[in-house]
Order: sequence, then structure tokens, then C-alpha cells
Amino acid sequence: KTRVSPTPETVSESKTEIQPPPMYKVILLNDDYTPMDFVVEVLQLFFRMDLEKATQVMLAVHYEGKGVCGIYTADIAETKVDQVNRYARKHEHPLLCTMEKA
Ligand code: NFA
Repeated sequence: KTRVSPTPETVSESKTEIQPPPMYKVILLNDDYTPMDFVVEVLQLFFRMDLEKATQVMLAVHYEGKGVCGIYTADIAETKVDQVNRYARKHEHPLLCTMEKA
């Protein structure tokens, strides 16, 4: 079986070994005004949750103050945060989405 030997950059434990990217939790924050149905819709639309999972996460945020919607690389997490916050503002709800290092 033909096999190439690793170049120096890919040798295990060398200083240039590729590291996994830093990951970020996308967080939804509770508020007193955003309708529960709207939060469920957001979780289904932007985080690909089914109705049951979205309802679970929405209620966890409602009762505990915040909750994790998903864990992503920086670029994807930033995009999710922006999409959710823009969508909430477009519909004139105060719902807030943020991110923190996982
Ligand atoms: N607390 C909101 C209400 O009672 C619902 C909500 C849940 C808002 C999760 C934001 C996040 N209508």
C-alpha cells in the first residue's frame, strides 16, 4: 500500500501541529416581554431544533435566566448572534442573544 511520510509540520507533537478551533456557546437571555412562541420560532429557525427541543430550551431560558442554543466556531457563533438579534429587532421584541467562550 502506497503511503506518503508526514511532512515536518504534520508530525505528531511538533509545535506546528494543527489545534482545534476555539468554540463559543451561543446564549439566549430571558426577558419579560418576548412572547414564548417567538422564542420557540427563533430556536427552530436559526438552531434547527424541532418543536419539542425548542420548547425545552425556551422554558430553560425562561426559568433559569439564560440558556445555551448551541456551540460553534467564532464565525458561525457571531453569525447566529447577529441573525437572532436582527430578527428580534425586526419583530420589535427585546430578545437578546450573545456568545461566550465554551
Ligand atoms: N420570559 C418570556 C415571557 O414570559 C419568554 C421568554 C423566554 C423570553 C425565553 C426570552 C427568552 N413571555
